[in-house]
Order: sequence, then C-alpha cells, then structure tokens
Amino acid sequence: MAFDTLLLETDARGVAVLKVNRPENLNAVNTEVLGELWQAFRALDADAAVKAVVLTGEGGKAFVAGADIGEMLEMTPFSAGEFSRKGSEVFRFIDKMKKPVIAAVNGYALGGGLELALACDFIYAAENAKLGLPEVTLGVIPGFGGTSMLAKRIGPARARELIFTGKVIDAQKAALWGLVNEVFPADALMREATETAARVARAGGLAVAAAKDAIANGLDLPEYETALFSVLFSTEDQREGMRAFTEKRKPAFQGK
Ligand code: CO8
Repeated sequence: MAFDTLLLETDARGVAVLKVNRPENLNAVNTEVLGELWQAFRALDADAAVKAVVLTGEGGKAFVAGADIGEMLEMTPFSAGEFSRKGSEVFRFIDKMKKPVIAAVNGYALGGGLELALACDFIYAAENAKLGLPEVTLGVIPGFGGTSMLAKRIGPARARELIFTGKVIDAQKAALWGLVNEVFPADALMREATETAARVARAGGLAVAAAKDAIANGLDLPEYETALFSVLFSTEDQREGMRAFTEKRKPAFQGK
C-alpha cells in the first residue's frame, strides 16, 4: 500500500512499522495525514500477516509536532469540528484494533502528536523526546481527546498542570509520571520497540486481541474478562498453547 504522507513496512516477524513522513514539517498532522492514517490502520487490522504495529515519525527530530498549525489557521468552526471528529475517529479505531500499536516517540510529541501517541496501546520514548499539550499557547485546547486521555494516563492534577501551562516535559519526567513505559537511547528506540512488537507477534493473536479488548472495554466490568476468557477455550490456539507447554515445545499459533 502506497501513501503520500506515511511510510509502511512489514517484516517477516509480523511487525509493521508505520511512520508519519512529513519531516520538513516535523511530521505535523494535517487532513491528508489523518485520512491516510485511517486507511493504514484499517488495512493493518485486516492484514493477517501483521500481528503488531509500531508507530513513529520519520527523521530524528519528531514523532509528530502537533496538528498542522498552518492548516488550522484557515479553519472555520465547521471545518475544525470535522478535523477533530476525523482525528477522534482514527484514534478510537486504534483502540478498537485487534492488534497492539506501540508508539515509538523519537523526538517531539506535541499537541495532536501526543494525543496520537496516547491513542496507542503504550508509549516507548527516546532520551531526546519532548512531550506536551501546548494548545492553550495557541489559543485552543486539545481537540483529539487529549484532555481525557492524558488525565486518565497520568491523573487529573498532572494533566491540568501540563494542559493549563502548555509546559513540555522530557522523556525522563514522562516516564516518572507514567506517560511513557520506558526510555531508550535514541539509536536503540526502534530496535526495542520492534523487538517488543515481535514478542507480541509470537503470542497467540486471538488471545492478544481478547486482552486488548478486555483492557479497553472491561476495566470496570470484571464479567467482560470472564466472557472473553471462556470464549478463548473454543479456539485451536488455546489447545495448541497449552499442549505445547505440556509437550515442552514452542507453540505454533494459527490465529484460529
Ligand atoms: N504545524 C505545522 N508546521 C509545523 C508544526 C506544526 N504543529 N511544528 C513544526 N512545524 C514546521 C515549522 O513551521 C518549520 O517549518 P519551516 O521550516 O517551513 O519554517 C519546521 O516544521 C521545523 O520547525 P521549527 O523550525 O520550528 O523547528 P525548531 O527545532 O526550531 O522547533 C518545535 C521545534 C519546538 C517543535 C516548534 O516547531 C514548535 O513549537 N512547533 C509547534 C508545536 C505545537 O504547538 N504543537 C501543537 C499544535 S496544536 C495541536 O496539535 C492541536 C491538536 C488538536 C486539533 C483538534 C482539531 C481542531
């Protein structure tokens, strides 16, 4: 699949690396990028050869430095609403996907860029990463779900501090606050992220999808996990996984 604003590669382990590719604009997200992200994530979810996705930004400087300010400058309330709705649709789809998406934040993740990273299952960051929601410094607020996603991730008090001031924090503080899972040297980030994705890819895909579903939809509903757990006993993967353990061999999951 070819895109104008994205790069996509899948390896033999079932790991897809998707890059936002507008490095001259620090990968700022405009309407075209949102449309292509929507297409790419739908295609990745439907592709049986893909088991896990790593999302990052092209170039060494930015993951995504925000929504495209030049494009937003010309927006009307109507087109801003459309833009926000399209973004929310893409971000909600990442949550609904069967496959985990890891954000590898390799530089600036600001505004809509941090919101995009927050929409992923978890975030790894490079030591040089800088994260924040500086929208109030531009006279707006986060519009892709950032207020609630950040408050859920790091708690309302820390989210208020970041959102009200527009303050940008470094990777170490982001890790301390639980915004990113782990920090790596910049030249190790993609190796670490793709190795974690490959580890996910080796597990039972149906089980990983059920676990993602349980966390997304069952946090306050323990019966939901029970229902997903029991359904997995109708799969060949469950028998293969447990049989392989008792036979002291590696499982060969089929996703069935
Ligand atoms: N949009 C458009 N272009 C951008 C953006 C952006 N968000 N960020 C950087 N660029 C461009 C710059 O304009 C510049 O282009 P040019 O070379 O043509 O002048 C190029 O990228 C390189 O950037 P800089 O020269 O500024 O690089 P620096 O290293 O000096 O600075 C910074 C890097 C600090 C990241 C700086 O570029 C910056 O502050 N960028 C803006 C960050 C920001 O405020 N992001 C939040 C935007 S608001 C948002 O995301 C709202 C989301 C919700 C939308 C909801 C729908 C309505």
